[in-house]
Amino acid sequence: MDPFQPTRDDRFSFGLWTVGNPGRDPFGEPVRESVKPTQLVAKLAECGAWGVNLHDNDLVPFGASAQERDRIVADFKSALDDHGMVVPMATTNLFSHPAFRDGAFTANDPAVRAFALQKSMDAIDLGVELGARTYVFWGGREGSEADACRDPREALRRMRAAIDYLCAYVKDQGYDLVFALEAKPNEPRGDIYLPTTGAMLAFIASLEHGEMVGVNPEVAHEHMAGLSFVHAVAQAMEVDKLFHIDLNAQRIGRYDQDLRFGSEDLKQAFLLVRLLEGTSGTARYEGPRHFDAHAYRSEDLEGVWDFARGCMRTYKILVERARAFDADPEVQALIAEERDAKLEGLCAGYERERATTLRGLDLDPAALGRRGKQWERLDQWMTEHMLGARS
Ligand code: DIG
Ligand code: MN
Ligand code: MN
Repeated sequence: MDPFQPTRDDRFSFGLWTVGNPGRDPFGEPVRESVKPTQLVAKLAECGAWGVNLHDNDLVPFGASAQERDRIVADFKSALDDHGMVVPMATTNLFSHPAFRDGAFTANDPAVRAFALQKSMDAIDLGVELGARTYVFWGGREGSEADACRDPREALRRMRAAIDYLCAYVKDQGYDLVFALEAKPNEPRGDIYLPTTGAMLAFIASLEHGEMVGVNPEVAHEHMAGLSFVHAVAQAMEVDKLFHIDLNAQRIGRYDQDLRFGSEDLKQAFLLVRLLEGTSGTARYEGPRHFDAHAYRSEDLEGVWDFARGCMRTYKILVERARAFDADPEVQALIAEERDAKLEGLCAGYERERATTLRGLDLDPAALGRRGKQWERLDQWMTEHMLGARS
């Protein structure tokens, strides 16, 4: 039995737009024929995936009639049932239509902002109908090139008004749905508002219904901003706001590559899996393991499924490596917490008497400065576990 064969319990999911990506890029036409959503569902199930996600127009073409929409949705539901697949997450395409050329929720034209709300409510209805429990907002067009076009504070006010409005809609409808905001620093706009997961966490704190709003961090997007994705995810987890995650890979200093998970910075992928799976004894992330990525443009359809299988296999291999690393007694000994009950007690919250005692301590900074760590050894052991040279 292949230990890295994905199962439904792994909760791996892919967007229709990922395995359905036809290979178009700014410099070339599609290289792969399009595949029907119902066929993508069948193939994803065959590969061992658990869920399939979608933008409204990945399934229902823009401008389809109500009858056409219902027929397409019925066929899709049948395919989901036939193959035991679920729809964990849905989202709205607020970036392809020319109407969104200067933004959707943050556009200067109030008619565009109204259209974005209208389209989002329809897409939320669709996602809920398909069983989605998480709804992602990625503001791909919410940004600027000529930054004098609007006060960035006004853009944030418009974004807040839209998210508050749609949270109220979900509550009014009685939907069992939470929102996950996805950050990206740029592309397709010169600069995108709310560019990082950290910025999104600050923004969520200003919302009217912030309790139902979390984040959907993406590996490539934090890397594009030159940030540690592991630290961004850890901050979201620490405040219980990691509602969803977009897994892929990215080379620093490049456009959004959305590469196969683990295919670039393997060390960060290892540390991310270790964090999500809680192999050091910490709480696990319990949400979908979603791959927002696509195959190289060089690939045909067979290569697309190599890509999908590779995402899931690499994730599972890294889980096994992280478990071995955290079970290694020498590693455990090296990263065991340094404890000093007295000092920790004095630092655990201000209290005048304790502060006076703390200030009177002779902590000998010179001696503290002479104490080297053993992180070279730790990182080498981690590398050897990753490479299978240490078990
Ligand atoms: C891009 O990273 C965005 C869109 O693909 C989608 O809106 C979102 C959901 O994963 N990610
Ligand atoms: Mn994404
Ligand atoms: Mn991306």
